[in-house]
Amino acid sequence: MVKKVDHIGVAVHSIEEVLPFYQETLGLKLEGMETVEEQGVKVAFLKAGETKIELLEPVSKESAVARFIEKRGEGIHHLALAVDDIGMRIHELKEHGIKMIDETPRNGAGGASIAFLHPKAANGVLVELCEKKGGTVS
Ligand code: CMX
Repeated sequence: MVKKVDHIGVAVHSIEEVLPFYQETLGLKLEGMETVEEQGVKVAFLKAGETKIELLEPVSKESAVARFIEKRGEGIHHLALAVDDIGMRIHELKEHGIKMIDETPRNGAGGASIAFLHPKAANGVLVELCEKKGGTVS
């Protein structure tokens, strides 16, 4: 079951350069930063009420986010939905014929298990499912 929009991913050239806008201009609180080597990105989470904004900066030229920025420029990259039992959700989506990028969960930021649906299967939107180990991502 989908619990909420966990976060919205925004691709940027440089987290350092855009942080003043998100923190000082928009007044969002920085919750943490980390590098997710597996995804080739540095990420920063900003709290926006019940949901978060995830700034994504590529740390590798081959990463999905680097390719996205090269083709489309900076902007909204993905929508992440918090779910329970991500393995079951992937199974159900596959049964509905939905093309998954990840057919098994992988490790994402904040210790979450994540899996992406292909944007072609979701009306041009890259959708991420995420589940915090031991429960829904908070
Ligand atoms: N949102 C919507 N559509 C997207 C997209 C995005 N973020 N990224 C790519 N696409 C579209 C492209 O426009 C293209 O469409 P057309 O064929 O109509 O031109 C199609 O998807 C294929 O894109 P591509 O550039 O040819 O292929 P890529 O090699 O870049 O792969 C994708 C695209 C989605 C499969 C790849 O980016 C991927 O596997 N993403 C999942 C992992 C990821 O995004 N990780 C970063 C976030 C990590 C985190 O949050 O921790």
